Amino acid sequence: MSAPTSSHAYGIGLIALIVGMSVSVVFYTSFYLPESLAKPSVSEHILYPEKDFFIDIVEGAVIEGNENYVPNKPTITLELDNRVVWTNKDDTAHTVTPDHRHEDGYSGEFGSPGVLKPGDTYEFLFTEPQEVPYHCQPHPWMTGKITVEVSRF
Ligand SMILES: [Cu+2]
Repeated sequence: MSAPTSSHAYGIGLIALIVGMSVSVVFYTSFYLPESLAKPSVSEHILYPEKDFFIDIVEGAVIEGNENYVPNKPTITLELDNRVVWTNKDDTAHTVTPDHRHEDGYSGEFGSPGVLKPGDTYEFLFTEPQEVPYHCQPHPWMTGKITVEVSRF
């Protein structure tokens, strides 16, 4: 009596294994693979640039007419300083919000996920040439622009 039961169990085990493997293959080819191919391959030099580029939201930035994002319209260079860090050095919460919805092919959507409280930072890795005008959501008179260029050497 015990022999048929165990061979039956063995059969079920084998089927489960085959089903499991098929599911893995289907998952790999239809979900994992396209996802990994969709991401543009970005050179290590761009993923890990030589240095960061810093933009300060300066003290008093909230007041119209004052300096706000400093430097205000910089040009940065891929492989050199294409990772940008905004730091809120003002005593009011601000945002870094693109004027028009904007995406980097590798890093995705640009813009601080919420407000930057005093002392907070927002970092973004730019991986392709682009030009991004941006502003502060609660204080739309605060505007800046970042231009990303390919390296020339
Ligand atoms: Cu603001």
